[in-house]
Amino acid sequence: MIWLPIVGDYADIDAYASILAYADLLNQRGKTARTYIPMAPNYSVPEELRLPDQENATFDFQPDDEAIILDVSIPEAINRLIPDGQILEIIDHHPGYETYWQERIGNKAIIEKIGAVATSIFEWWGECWDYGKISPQIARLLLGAILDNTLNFTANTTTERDRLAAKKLTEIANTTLADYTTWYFSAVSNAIISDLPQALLNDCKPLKSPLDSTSILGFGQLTLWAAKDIIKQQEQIQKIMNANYTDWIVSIICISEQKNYILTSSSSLDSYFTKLLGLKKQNQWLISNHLYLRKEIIGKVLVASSQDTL
Ligand SMILES: [Mn+2]
Repeated sequence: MIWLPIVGDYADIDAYASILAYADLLNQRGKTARTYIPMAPNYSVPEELRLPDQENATFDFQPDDEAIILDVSIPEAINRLIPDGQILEIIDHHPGYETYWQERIGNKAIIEKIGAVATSIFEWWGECWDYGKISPQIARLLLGAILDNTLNFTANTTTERDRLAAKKLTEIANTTLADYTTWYFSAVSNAIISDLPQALLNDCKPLKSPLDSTSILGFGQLTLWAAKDIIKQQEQIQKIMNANYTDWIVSIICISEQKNYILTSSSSLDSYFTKLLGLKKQNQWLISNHLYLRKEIIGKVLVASSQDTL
């Protein structure tokens, strides 16, 4: 049996779509594969896109089973569920652990610079099976994952491969990119606004504090087409984060303005991130002059700490 688990505390659309698509591909090819998705996916998966009958909430990992890990490569998070010896494949696009996995599992780890893991999974369908066998439901999920992870193709991490995959997926999903993009991002905004605490806490990643190696920052990120309503809720965001983390940073990605709106828990973190990202203060928010994904900010933190430049 091949398992495709969500690793970590939440499921976003890139992980969710990639896991469902890859499990479907394996099952169509006669290899028994099962998803493990123990929680409802976060705001990036609108209700209309969910496929509950393909979500399996129980995990019964046997010694001769194997696992495929998608959209994450943090060793501690993976090893909580899966020992190295039972990893069949890791496909990810987050920086930091490329060498670590290369040394342990060699070319079974594919950690590459690409906009979305969903793009890799889509390409894999074409390479080892048949694009015609992707269902419109799976195509809509993969397309949503590419839009979300590339911020509608504006993120620095976007590649031609992502654009090409999205184009082919709109045909399979029987839609146009313009229609689907409008629908997807408004569905996501509605989900965030309707339950801000859940949206924030279901997209928080732990990051070693750049100021104090013994402390862990909660790093929240929300991706919206327009940020104007959410930035008015600054006090509520602070309340939610303070109730759950001592040290934290929240990054609101505003796709239409191509900016991040950032809040942190302290003035020392404010000045750290201001220097790191060249931010400007406007009202209570720190604002960037171009868009940063969380994985890019974390990448910059890692580089700065290794060079001790900040
Ligand atoms: Mn991803």
